Amino acid sequence: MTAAARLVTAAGGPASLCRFRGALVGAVLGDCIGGEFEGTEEVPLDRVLQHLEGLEDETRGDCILQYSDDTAMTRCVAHSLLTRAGFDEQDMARRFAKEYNLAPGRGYGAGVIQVLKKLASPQLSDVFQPARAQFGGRGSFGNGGAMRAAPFALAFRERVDIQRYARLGAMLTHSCSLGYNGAILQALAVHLSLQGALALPQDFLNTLITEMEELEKDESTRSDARVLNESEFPFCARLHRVKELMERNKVSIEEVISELGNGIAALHSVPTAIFCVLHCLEPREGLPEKYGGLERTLAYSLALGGDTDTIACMAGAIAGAHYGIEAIPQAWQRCCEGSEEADMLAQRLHSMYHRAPPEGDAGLLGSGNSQMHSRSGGSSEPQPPE
Ligand code: R7I
Ligand code: MG
Repeated sequence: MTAAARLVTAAGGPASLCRFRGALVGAVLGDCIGGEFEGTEEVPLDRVLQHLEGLEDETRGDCILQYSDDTAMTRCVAHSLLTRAGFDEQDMARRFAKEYNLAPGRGYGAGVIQVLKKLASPQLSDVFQPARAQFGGRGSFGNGGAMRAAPFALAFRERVDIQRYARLGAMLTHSCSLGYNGAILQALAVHLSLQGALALPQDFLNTLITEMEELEKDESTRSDARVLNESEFPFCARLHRVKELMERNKVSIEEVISELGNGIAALHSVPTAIFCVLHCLEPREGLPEKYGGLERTLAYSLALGGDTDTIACMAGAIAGAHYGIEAIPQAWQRCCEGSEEADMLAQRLHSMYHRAPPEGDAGLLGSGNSQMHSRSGGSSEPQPPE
């Protein structure tokens, strides 16, 4: 069977409904299932498999695994993009603040809480300002922008729009380039996966490297990398390491952690999530033969330890967009709070994505004309770095 034919049978054609649903439901599952091991440094694989086996037990109630800030904020992004039919920073910021206020105990990062409290103020006009004030004025490099980036890939068709709005969406809380570039990388990975690009894994990775090379040329990235003692082109460097790891016959969990990381910085988790997806495209030793690729991806992400819920959430979105909703076990979905809502949001985003543009209008979601997608009318939007 050719790669193209395999692609159609696996999850439908590019940007199919099955892929959209897989992406958002995959993300929720990663978050809910990964919560069990969040912050644990060594997670034996048999504990992961035991945890996953437990999800098959029908005597356990529905929604027994609660979602964390990853899903809480992803919901806000999806609702905002749908309600405003595009990106509106004021609307998205208010939703983040309201959500935090309603359920502050979802495990938010220690720094971002300050931003969310400030975003709740009705007097605030520049909604990007609280994020800029973080960490001595450089902004956060955490993975909080990346963990909620998937809906941007389901709302915009053109890469230029996905990049622009994933960056702005992240900058509401993460204004350091090492934070928002992670969000762009994650959104692009989901976008490419939705298009079926994982049928050719090397090309998928090369495309991401080319896109990030372009982004990381800018002065903010260079100066953030210098200040934080990271190499030049930090995300590209990590993606090259992903490539090297993929070329090895055998890779240990320890090697993956030492080469790519498993922490809360976007740089130490987004390339890791991408590696998990690529590594699990094939059956792997130690993972049950009955598992399909999506189950393998989630199990493997958990076995890395560290920021398991967020790494599994990001890997789940990319893998879900590749394998589609049919590949996600019903029993796992049933256990996870928010999976039904994620499925509904994915269906609405799919309709919006495929809606024919009005006559004479290049369309809200596919024109490549970024100005058309901003619904704010505000003047405070930070300009993307040149
Ligand atoms: O990035 P963020 O939203 O949280 C990310 C992770 C996810 O796994 C969530 O699920 C949650 O568990 O945490 O939250 P931030 O507070 O912006 O960043 C997370 C942490 O990264 C901060 O609390 C800091 O410890 C660290 N951090 C920094 N430390 C020093 N200097 C982020 N940026 C900096 C920095 O510039
Ligand atoms: Mg979390």
